[in-house]
Amino acid sequence: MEKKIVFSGVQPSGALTIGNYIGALRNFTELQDEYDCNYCVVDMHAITIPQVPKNLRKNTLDVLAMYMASGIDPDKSTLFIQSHVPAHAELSWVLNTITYMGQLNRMTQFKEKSKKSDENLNAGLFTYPVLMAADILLYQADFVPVGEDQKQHLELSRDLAERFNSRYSDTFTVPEPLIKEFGARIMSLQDPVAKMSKSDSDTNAYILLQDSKDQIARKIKRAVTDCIGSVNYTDEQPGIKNLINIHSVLSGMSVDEIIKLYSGKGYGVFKSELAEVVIDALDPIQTRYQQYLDNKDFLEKVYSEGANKAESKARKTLRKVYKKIGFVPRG
Ligand code: ATP
Ligand code: LTN
Repeated sequence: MEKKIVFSGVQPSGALTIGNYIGALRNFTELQDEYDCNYCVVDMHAITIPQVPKNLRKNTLDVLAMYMASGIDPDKSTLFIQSHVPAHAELSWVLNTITYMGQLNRMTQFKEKSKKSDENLNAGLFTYPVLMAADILLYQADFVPVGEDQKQHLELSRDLAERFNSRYSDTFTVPEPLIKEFGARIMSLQDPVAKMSKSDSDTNAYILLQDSKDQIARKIKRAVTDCIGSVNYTDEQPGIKNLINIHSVLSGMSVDEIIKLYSGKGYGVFKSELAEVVIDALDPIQTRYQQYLDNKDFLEKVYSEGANKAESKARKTLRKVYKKIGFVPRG
């Protein structure tokens, strides 16, 4: 039986956080044996926010190295860089013409990012979800593992697939999101009602996968909590709840076990033991990450072979799409 198809992407818009790891990368790794997985570094998405070219280049290779450091095996999964496969931009244009302005206006990520941007808004930020739909639909993905924040974008992808299929006949698989019930939304350490985000201007708000032991311990120590003083899992204590979630995912302990372990102990003990849990979980990832970064030839081999594999899958879909909408084949 043919394996079902998985697609996901991460933006090289900065160094990756434990939010990216818990909500996305960790889950990517789990899917590799059962599915035909495609994991992309979405550099074309990253430029919807101004990037320094030198940093974009570095961050792109960093994300690729982090993919592999967190366990993605390039012999099992197709690992590639979005801008290497022109079909993404090409399908995106076609999908733009069947997307309604009203749908894009409702996207919360656009609303939030446009609030933060002081410069003139660019049209790419607005059509960002259409490019994301193109990414997914090109590979005929059945499943898309993402964090909770991407749910609305996934709904648009589904909607565009259905609209195209009903207008022109069955062409695209309608993708389903794979969002874990637990850990799909890791919150900022400084503002526990906001998502932890790698582009946050406050570096204390996130833990990077490449942070040193000292930085990790310091950021957890400074994490905003409350004045209740006991380790409980409730919405009234969003800071502590978030730290328990991080602990649970990385230690494998259940929420109940964690609460029991820290009952009667203060936040200080909980935080310093959590720092140990995070440091231990990241340690092997950091070692592998460094090895990949030191081996630029291998990275290049991975992304160029990945682009070839991705390209042939993507072209097949794009060819069908062009034919159905009435473009004359080049011959
Ligand atoms: P940016 O801050 O640049 O918007 P980001 O940190 O939100 O970036 P993305 O590259 O947009 O990261 O996301 C990569 C993947 O990580 C997506 O699947 C996203 O849902 C997931 N993710 C991002 N932040 C979190 C978080 N705080 N908790 C859980 N999952 C997350
Ligand atoms: N929009 C996503 C990144 C992304 C993606 C994708 C995720 C771009 N294309 C395709 C899944 C599938 C984000 O901001 N996290």
